[in-house]
Amino acid sequence: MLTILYSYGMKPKEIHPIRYVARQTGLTPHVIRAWERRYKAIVPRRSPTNRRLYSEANIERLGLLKNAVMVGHSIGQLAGLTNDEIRKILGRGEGGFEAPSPTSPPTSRTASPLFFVEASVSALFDLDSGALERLLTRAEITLSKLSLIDQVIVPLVQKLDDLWSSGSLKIVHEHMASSVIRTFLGDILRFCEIPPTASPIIMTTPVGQLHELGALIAAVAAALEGWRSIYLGPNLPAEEITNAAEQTQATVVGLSLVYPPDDPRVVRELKAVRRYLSERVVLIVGGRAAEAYSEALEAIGAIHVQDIPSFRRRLESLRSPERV
Ligand code: B12
Repeated sequence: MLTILYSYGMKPKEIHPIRYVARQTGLTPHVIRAWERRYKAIVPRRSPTNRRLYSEANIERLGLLKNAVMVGHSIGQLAGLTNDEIRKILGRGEGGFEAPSPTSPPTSRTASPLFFVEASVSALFDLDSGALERLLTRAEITLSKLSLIDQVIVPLVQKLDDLWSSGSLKIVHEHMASSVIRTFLGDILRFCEIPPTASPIIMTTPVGQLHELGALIAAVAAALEGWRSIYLGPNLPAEEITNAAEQTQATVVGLSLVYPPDDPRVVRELKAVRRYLSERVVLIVGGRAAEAYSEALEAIGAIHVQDIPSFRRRLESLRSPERV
């Protein structure tokens, strides 16, 4: 292996796998891959088996990029800059934040989930989708994966509801927020590292259920727990769901029910999903309208989960050998 790498012009000291780089920079592997694939912000070498190999220079650049993102710059704009140009930006200390070093912990102001939720709401009211996107990216590199989902994304969606109910939010704000959150979560899914042994899980909503953020949040939560999460989008007929489960050998199918809470079609579709689905596949249902369909859920033996933490626990128990 080493001989081959030497022939690539790299000394062993300079060759690092993505996990090492993640530890050094505090960036998660999926952020590192996303910055490479989506923005070409760095270009690691590849091993003969196509694994990414990072140099010290790559690590230094990722540290600079991280610091610049954390003071509010967009990774899309930074990606085309040289390291010196990024250093210049950091020297200015824009946005009133102190520029942290690659390894220093973020300041409490930039690290607080509440800060990200509140700042996201301000960006939303300004209809500034770029600012919202940058805030979510910063939350992603600052917080743990659990905090990102449980303390930023879920509360932000709940906040939309509160603001909507109090009449301060307009349709345009909700549409913009949904679109940015959807793209952000979709990117996490695309760039998640999937272990070869990961069990496939399908996530979608049945026909008539058009709200998709619950299914997408659950899909990301499963992916971050190491499942091969396959998100199929909303509003799928039972047959499509079960065909996809069969084709991918999914062991779990997750369905989100949000609105409406009283659609007879949904009851029929739920029953059809269970009827066509192999017996070995576990059906998990969540979302604010799930309770309203509890009779149907009970009849088909579906597991109703209340929130994302209970979903994680449920996934954990499904994975542990003594419970499978
Ligand atoms: C974003 C949004 C929209 C977007 C949807 C964009 C999209 N592509 O998804 C748009 C703007 C299009 C929209 C439209 C409408 N919406 Co809307 N919308 C919302 C909002 C803010 C978030 C929706 C959402 O995805 N929630 C789902 C998740 C994130 O929340 P949750 O259901 O509580 O689920 C939690 C857990 O159960 C878990 N979970 C959810 N699903 C699953 C699945 C699994 C498998 C697991 C494990 C866990 C899990 O995750 C969540 C986090 O804890 C909600 C308010 C809210 N907070 O839910 C209103 C809301 C759902 N909408 C509502 C309404 C009324 C509408 C409209 C009728 C408005 C209108 N007059 O046109 C239309 C209906 C569209 C339709 N035909 O269905 C109402 C529903 C009221 C009710 N009676 O239930 C709500 C509650 C707002 C309100 N308070 O009035 N909406």
